[in-house]
Formats: sequence, structure tokens, C-alpha cells
Amino acid sequence: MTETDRPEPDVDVVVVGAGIAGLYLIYRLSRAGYRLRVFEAADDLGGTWYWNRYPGARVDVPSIDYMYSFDPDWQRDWQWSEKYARQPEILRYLNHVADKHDLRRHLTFSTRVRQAGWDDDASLWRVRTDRGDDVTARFVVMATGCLSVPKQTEIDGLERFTGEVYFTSRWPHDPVDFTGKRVAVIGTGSSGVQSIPIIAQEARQVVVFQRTPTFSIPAHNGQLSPERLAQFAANEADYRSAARMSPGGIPMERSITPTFSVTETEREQRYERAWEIGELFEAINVYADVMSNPAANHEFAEFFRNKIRAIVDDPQTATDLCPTDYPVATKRPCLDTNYYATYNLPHVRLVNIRKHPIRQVTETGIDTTDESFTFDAIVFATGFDAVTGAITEVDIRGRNGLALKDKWANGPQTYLGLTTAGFPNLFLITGPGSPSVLSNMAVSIEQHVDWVLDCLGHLCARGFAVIEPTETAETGWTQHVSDCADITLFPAANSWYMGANVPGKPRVFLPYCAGVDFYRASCDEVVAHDYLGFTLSGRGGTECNDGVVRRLQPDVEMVLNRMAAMNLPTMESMPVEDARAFYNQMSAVRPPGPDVGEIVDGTLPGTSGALAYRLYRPPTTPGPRPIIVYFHGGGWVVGDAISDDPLCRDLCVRSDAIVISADYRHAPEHRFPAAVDDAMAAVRWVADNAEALGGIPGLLAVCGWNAGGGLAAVVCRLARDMGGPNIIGQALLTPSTDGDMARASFTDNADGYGLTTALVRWLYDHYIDIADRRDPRFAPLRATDLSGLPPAIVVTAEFDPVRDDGDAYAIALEAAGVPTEHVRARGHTHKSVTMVDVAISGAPVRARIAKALRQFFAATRTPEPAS
Ligand code: N01
Repeated sequence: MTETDRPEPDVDVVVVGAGIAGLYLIYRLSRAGYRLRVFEAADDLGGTWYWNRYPGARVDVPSIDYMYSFDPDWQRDWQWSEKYARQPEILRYLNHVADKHDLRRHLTFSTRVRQAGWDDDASLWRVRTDRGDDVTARFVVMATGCLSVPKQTEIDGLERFTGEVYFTSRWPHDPVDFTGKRVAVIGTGSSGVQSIPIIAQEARQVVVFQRTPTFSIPAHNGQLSPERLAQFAANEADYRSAARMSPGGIPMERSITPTFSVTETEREQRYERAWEIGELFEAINVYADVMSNPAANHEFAEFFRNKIRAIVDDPQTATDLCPTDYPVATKRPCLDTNYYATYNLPHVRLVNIRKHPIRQVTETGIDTTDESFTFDAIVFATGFDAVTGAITEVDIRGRNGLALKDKWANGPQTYLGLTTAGFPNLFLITGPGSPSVLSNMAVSIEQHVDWVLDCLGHLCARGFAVIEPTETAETGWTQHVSDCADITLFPAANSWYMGANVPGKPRVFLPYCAGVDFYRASCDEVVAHDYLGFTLSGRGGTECNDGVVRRLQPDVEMVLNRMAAMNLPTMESMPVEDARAFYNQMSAVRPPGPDVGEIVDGTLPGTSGALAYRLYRPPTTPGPRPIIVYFHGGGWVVGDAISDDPLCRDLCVRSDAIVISADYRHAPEHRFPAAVDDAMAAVRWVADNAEALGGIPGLLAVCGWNAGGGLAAVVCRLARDMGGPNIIGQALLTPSTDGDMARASFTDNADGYGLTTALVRWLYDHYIDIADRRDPRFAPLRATDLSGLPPAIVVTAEFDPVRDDGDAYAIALEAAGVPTEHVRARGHTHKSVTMVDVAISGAPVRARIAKALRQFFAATRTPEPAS
């Protein structure tokens, strides 16, 4: 079918859902002149705020932030009555916006979209509803919300119960009166925490059935402070703009202070302040590492537990209310009003169903394994099939009839959380893989809708009719979303963020956790790069700038951004002495790395004078340990025996071996082969003195990073050829292995990733004459025979100029029959794997190095029996 033959669709856009997202879509689409239909299953607008009418339902983001920003004139006709508005007030606000901007006329209520199928020939969607509508549209936008499909009850016997049954997520419109009634509440997430104190004000008896306790902080709700209002009103545009560029969608600086960099007293005060302020985003931003460092998180969690113990009178109830089996904030924390204190009321009781599981609902109440309860009403506050549930509930079929539900059977794959490959012209507002539920939804919704409108405008202006993400872009984004989660503690909890609350749902972290600011930058970058990762087609032909928008590990990118913002001079622009001082200065601000058992500084005899070394002993039981001789990085020019201190500590602890970081003479004062001679001397001295150093004679491995990785490789070959010492393993971290700088990585990664090709050249020039650069004592890759070398682990980094040299060396070792583990550190730079406690994504790589070293030692301790 040609463009001109294609049937004209009934409308340009079908929108599913009339919550906050649906209403803003109507506002933008209608003003831009698009023809649209908007279907809403409820009989009125409001989405979440239509359905969740349970007692105590409130927003948990300050109301002043949880509202549209598109109407700068709003203050003339709307004022929030409280810091955290109640559900009826929020619903009134949404109705007010709809009326003010005449949005209602586009809405079709009481109509559920059942099916949406992509007709590839006609390039349009066919949308069917439960009321018999059959509408064709060029685009479908799912504005179905993240928490709109209630979870099944999963409790036997509910149909037998003769009393009243309520779901917080489907609360009746008529008032529910619990006065004098015996009420059960099942579930202690945000809905339970908000409703329990209010229900307890009326009911004769309340029994709360708790499976997992929650962390909750007091909302300290009340009037909006006039000062804050005045400050906000004076500069609303700046305020909103700060929210858009913030980590969570509320104006706030991202904390960069690590927990343990300040005193215990200061930390206690900071935690108290967060408790007093009563804002969720503020609470999880107390310190930079609360969501990534288990020890930091544990301390903060203990602060919460102490608060619970202080509020709740009965010690057993207090213990049951204290969460202990997941890190704080890895399940959505709650904001409450008198939640914990409610358990001090004589008619309120907590049943810990982990200890006393519910067996069934009976005609008259609930049976646990050891008690029968009688109730007049049961309230289910058991949550939602979150983030994906409302999207996959619609039978969405893309190209070739592919069902979205099937495509996402192992977890959602999206590009930017906005689109998904195989489903052209389909947009998801706050879909999986976007900040959504981890952010202020109002800000995220506006950003998504604005992006979609810009996209539609672009298609129209350029004569394109269809847009679809590529597999490459989607795979890259899905990987990035998962990388972001992996450097946090989020995956440690069985949360609805992980899909863990719904039996059978794949365990995948659903939202994007790097922040609204980083996310927005990605979306903007995609557009700036001609819709990077999208295929656009239509009258204007077909255009595709394929690619991945985020390839660096998120924490590595953050470090690089920070460095770039500092606008530092390059080392190669400095005299050597200044470069060394600069290098030391940069090293001084690193986190120290883990504690080791003991550190001893000493000297050893080099080829021409004493060389410094630092010995790290593991913090384990006394007794001899294997030894790793470590050679530092710094390109033969900068660095010394202590310049890789955090890495050496980490290596020592992880491998349970003594690490001896040995210095060597540096260029340009001492050019090639001085460093090699010293490295060789150091290994010999350590081997000769292993016992005195606390080592196990014979269990000696070498390790090095950068130039040191090259030296470690060279030493292994020299030791083989010179009859010793016996080295049983080599761990080479982004090693320098060749001298001609000819491989592609020197061009691909020439600049922007820390180590630059220009700096490599500067270092080489200081160290070695061009004529010598094929000497295998500088370029181990140039050795004619690599057979018989000790087993190796070679780590290369994706964004490193010397990457391809390292890859080539790993391949050459394998080809020579040397057992070699080759680790390609995805998304890492030359240095990032060494950044202990800074680039958390490097930790698994260092764990693999340590594991390999342990295996080298274990294999030597218990040699394979001869066959
Ligand atoms: O749902 P939840 P929610 N037997 O999933 C328990 C937002 N929200 O409606 O943790 C017994 O958090 C379940 O136990 P477990 C907010 O983002 C915001 O409360 O799975 N118990 C849990 O305790 C929030 O996070 C506000 O072990 C069962 C509870 O039920 C999200 O919506 C207000 C069970 C469910 O908690 C969802 O909150 C309300 C079973 N079979 C909601 N199944 C604001 O303040 C589940 N549970 C704006």
C-alpha cells in the first residue's frame, strides 16, 4: 500500500486513561489540533485519585509539587489547603483543571479499551473497547497509570465471608461507617498505613494482618507554611525548573556526602532532621550512599527501628513492626499520621502473619494457623500489579500479531520507558524503564507527554508517519535500566518495584532509578541526535540513526561528568613534576577502601637502590597467606607504591591474600627498562622472603593495573625464561601490552573517558624510545612465545584507548595455551574498575579478579592428580 492509498484513520490519537497523564495529553493534543478519542474505564476522570478513596488517602509528595506546571496562572483559582492534600481535594483539583481547560468533552467514560492491534499495511492502530467501539488511530498513548490494576487477593475463602469486604484500591463512593465494628485490615503498605489510623478512630476493634513491616516516617501534615508559599510564588518558574532537573522531581540537590565521611553525631542529627521534615525524597537523600552502601543503609534503617521501638509500647508489637529483612527504601517507604502510635490503642492489634499465617477467610472472619477471628468487615490493602499491569491488561498486538504480554513475558523491554520495539506509534506514559514511581509523578508525566508531543510534531514536520525504536536501542536502554538498579540495594527487596508482589511475575526492577535529571538528559539527547535509536518512516522516506543512548555504567558516567564539570587541565599539558602532584592530589580525595588486617611500609632492594613497598595483610585469622605482588598504574611516569591504596586494600580483602605493592623507578628520570628491572627485582625479593613476610612459599601471583598490568605480564615471561621465581597466576587489569597505538580503541576512545590517547602518547614518550616499542619487555604482546606462562585473568574496559591491546593479549595468551579468563568490563573506562567505593559497578569485576586469584592459589595448593 502506498502512502496515498492508506485509509484515513478515524482519529490521530487514541489515549487510554483519564488520570493526571490522560488529562495533560488532552490539553496538549487538543491545543495542537490533533483529533483524539480518550477512553476511561471509570465513570469519571481522576485515575488513581478516582479509585483510591479509602479513609486517610493522601498524596505523599507535597501538594505544591504534585500538580501540573503547565498553567502558570493556577494560583488565581486554586489553593491547596494542606501540605499533603487528601484524596477528595486532589480529585477536585483534577476536575477543576479539566473544567478550566475544557478537557472533558474529549472523554468517553465507563469504557475500557480491551484490544489494540497494529495494522502494518495501513500503518494504523485498531482499538476496540468493551462498549463495542472500533476506532482507528495513527497513534495510541497508554496513560494507564503505574498503580491501577489491583492485585488478586490470594487468600482462600473470601467468597464465603458474609461481612463487608473492601479494597482500598476500589473504595465505594458512599461513605463507609466502621463505627462499632470489628475490622480486619490485610496489608501494611502505603494504603494500609494511611487507612489503619483512621479506621481505628471509628471501629470497635481493628486487627492488622501484616506480612512485611514497612518503614514509615511521620508526614507532619498541616497547613502549607506561608513562608514556603511566598518563596514559591515569588519564583515559580525557577522552582518548577529546579524540580525538572532534580533527582526526584522535587527541587532538591542530590546529596554527594557519603554516610561515613561525617561523624556519628552529625549523622544522627541529619537523620532526625529528615524525620522532622517528613518528606520522602528528603529522607532517602540524607547521604549519597544510603541506597547503595549496605552499611550506610543499615545505620539509617536502625534509626527508623529505634523510632518504632520508642513509639510502640508493647515490645513484641514493636519488634514485629520493625522491618529487618530488606534495606530501608528498597520497598516504597510510607508517610503516616499516627501509624505506629495506633498500635498503642487497646482495641488495635497486630498479627504477624509470617509467624501466624492466614489459613483462610471463613464465613465470620479469618483463621490463622492458631487463632480464629470474627470480623464485621475485611479491608484489603494488598497492592497492585504495578507498572506493567495496566499496560498488559490490554491485548496490545504489534507487528506480525506479536502480543506485548508475550514480548514482556520475561520482563518489560522498552526504549526510554516510552516506546517498545515491534509496536510502532505506541507510547507509554511513565512506562517501565522510566523514573515513574520513583519520582514525583506529576513532573514525570509532564515530561513524557511533552516528549510525545514534540515527537509527533517532528514526524509531521518531516513527513514521517511511523516511529519505532530499534532492537539495538531498546536492548541498550533495558541494559542501562538494569545496570542502574544493580549498583543500588533495590534488587535486594521483594518489592513491587521488582514485580515480586505478584506471583509468577518476572523479577525485574521496573522503574529507572538513576533520577529524573539523568533520565531527562537521555530523552533530550535522543532527540538532539536525530531521534537516536528510532526508525522513522513515511512520505519523507525512512531514517534511522541507530545506536544506544547510554553505554557507560551509570556511576562511571557520573564520575566522568563531575570531572568534566571541574574543567581540569590535562596531565600531558603539565611538566612531569606538576603532573605527579596533580595525580597525588586527585588520589587524596578518594574513599579509602576497606579495612585490612595490617599495613606495613618497607623497602626492598631494587636493581639500583631501595624501592618502597606497602604490604597489606588480610583481616582474617592469623597464619601464612598466599602473596600477590602488585604493580601500580601511572604509565611508568606517575604513581607509587601507595597510589593504588584503595584497590590494593580491596584486592587483599577479596582474595584473602597478602598484597605487596612494590614501587619501581619512574620515567623520564629512569627510562625503559628501569621499571622492568625493578619489577623483576621486587618479585624475586618477595619470593625469597615469602616466609618472613607472612606468606606461603610457592604461592606467589602478580597483579597490576595499566602500566603495572604490563609490567606484571612482562615479569611472568621473564620469570619463565630466567628459571624463576615461580609465579602461579597473573591478574592484568586494563594492561598496557603493545606500543604502536594502532588499534581501533585508540581512535574510538581517544578522548572523554579519563585516559586519553594523547596522554598515553605522552606517557610512552617519557618512558621509551620509539625504536624500543616492540621490545617484549615493554610490549608483552610482541613476545614470540607466550606458552607456558602462568594462568591469567585479563580485564579490559570498553571505553579505554588501550582496550584492544589488552584484548589482543588475552587472545594471544589463549592461543598459546595459557588458561585465560578474559573479562570485558562493559561500560567501564581504563580507571573506573579501580575506583573502589566510587564506581560500584566495578565491584563485580574486582570480585572476579579476586576469585581468579583464589583459584590460582587453590589449584597450586591441591595439584590435579597426574593422569
Ligand atoms: O500496596 P503495597 P499499597 N497476604 O503493595 C501486603 C502508592 N500509594 O496499595 O510486602 C497478606 O505497597 C503486602 O505485603 P508484602 C505507593 O507508591 C501511595 O499500600 O507483599 N498480605 C503489603 O504489606 C505505594 O507503594 C499512597 O509482604 C499481603 C501490602 O499488602 C503503592 O501505591 C497511598 C498479601 C501491599 O502494599 C502501593 O501501595 C497509597 C497477601 N496475600 C498507595 N498480598 C500515597 O501516600 C499483599 N500483601 C500517595
